[in-house]
Amino acid sequence: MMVIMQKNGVAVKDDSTGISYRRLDLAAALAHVFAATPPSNAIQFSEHLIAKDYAYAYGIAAADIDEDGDVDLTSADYTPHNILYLFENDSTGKFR
Ligand SMILES: [Ca+2]
Ligand SMILES: [Ca+2]
Repeated sequence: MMVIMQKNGVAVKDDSTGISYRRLDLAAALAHVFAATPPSNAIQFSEHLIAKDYAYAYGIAAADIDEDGDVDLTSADYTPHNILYLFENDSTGKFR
């Protein structure tokens, strides 16, 4: 996400506060992610099973929850479990 924002973000300055930030150019970001010939730094996705016996997921969120520099996942599933899960990234992209 950081790479996408750096390459496709549009610099914006709020004159009332003097704060500068980057706004995502969604069309440019989608073109970046789904490029026919991905750039060498393009984000790559592949499917991985990170939990079995998991019921229907209500959603999933990604953030560096333990602040160790990699992205962790959290999710909650439906009955019969009704559990909030934390999947900690082992820094190689595997979750436990
Ligand atoms: Ca982390
Ligand atoms: Ca980690």
